[in-house]
Amino acid sequence: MVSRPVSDLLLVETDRRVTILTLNRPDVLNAFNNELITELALRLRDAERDVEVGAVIITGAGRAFCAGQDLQDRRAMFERGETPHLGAGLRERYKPMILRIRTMEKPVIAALNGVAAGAGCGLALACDIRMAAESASLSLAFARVGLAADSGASYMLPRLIGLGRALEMAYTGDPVPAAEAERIGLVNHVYPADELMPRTRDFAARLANGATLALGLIKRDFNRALSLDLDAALDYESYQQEVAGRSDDFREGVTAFVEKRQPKYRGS
Ligand code: T3D
Repeated sequence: MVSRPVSDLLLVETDRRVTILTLNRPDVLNAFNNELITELALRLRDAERDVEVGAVIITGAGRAFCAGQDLQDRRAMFERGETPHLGAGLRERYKPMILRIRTMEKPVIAALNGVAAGAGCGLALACDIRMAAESASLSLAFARVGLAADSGASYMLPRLIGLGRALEMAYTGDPVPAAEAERIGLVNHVYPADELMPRTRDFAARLANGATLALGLIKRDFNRALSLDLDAALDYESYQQEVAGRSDDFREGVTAFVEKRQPKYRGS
């Protein structure tokens, strides 16, 4: 296990080829300030580039996952008499973070230890898989403070749960409790609080020590297919499978199957 205290705002640990990123502003429910968003994007980039890392978990310190944008920062802005230019901040900070999660060719898992609100909910939605503690909830809180949806929520949420449910969440900002979130496909699995991290770590380690090249191709495939018709998706799959078919991992997978043993993948 490797722990690196890179920043107090974001704890970074690597264990069994899994990088665990813990948002660490528990006093404000891990709300995002500029530094935290930037730090998260940088550590995601590190994990993406590190061949010793096969999967990433994002979670929160304390009782929350993330309460979205730090509203004290916004209040301070109003008190200084500044005009908000939210679009620029979203493009400069939130967008690179969300894109990094969606495009890095490694599984990224959100471990929802508590509430995920606003951009914190957007962060959870951007992850490939969501595991939740029984006490967790997800809230598209934007409209409650007079904002539209951001951080990729308008893109991800309808794709996950359908337009009607997504708009209800966005219009009301009402929190969706973990059990309901699991029922509608918003989270993958719900666990008792003390089991969330052990279970998520084991699951991530399983992926990180599997055929990681294939997992990266699968993520690229699924992302691409979101904007393709079937004909084009079938062509793209064929192209990707051409790549996978030439990998050492495919040869090992087939050989292990025929020899009735567990495969030893190298991610190449
Ligand atoms: O501005 C831009 O750049 C555009 C981008 C916008 C993206 C967004 O995310 S907008 C949406 C921002 N987030 C929210 O609107 C959620 C605000 N928080 C809440 O509604 C509630 O805190 C929760 C429902 C998440 C949890 O409620 P509860 O009752 O469990 O906790 P609490 O008592 O409200 O919060 C505990 C503390 O955290 C409290 O501080 P205190 O009183 O103990 O000193 C609270 O002020 C603080 N806190 C919670 N969320 C935020 C926050 N402080 C700053 N910013 C927050 N977002």
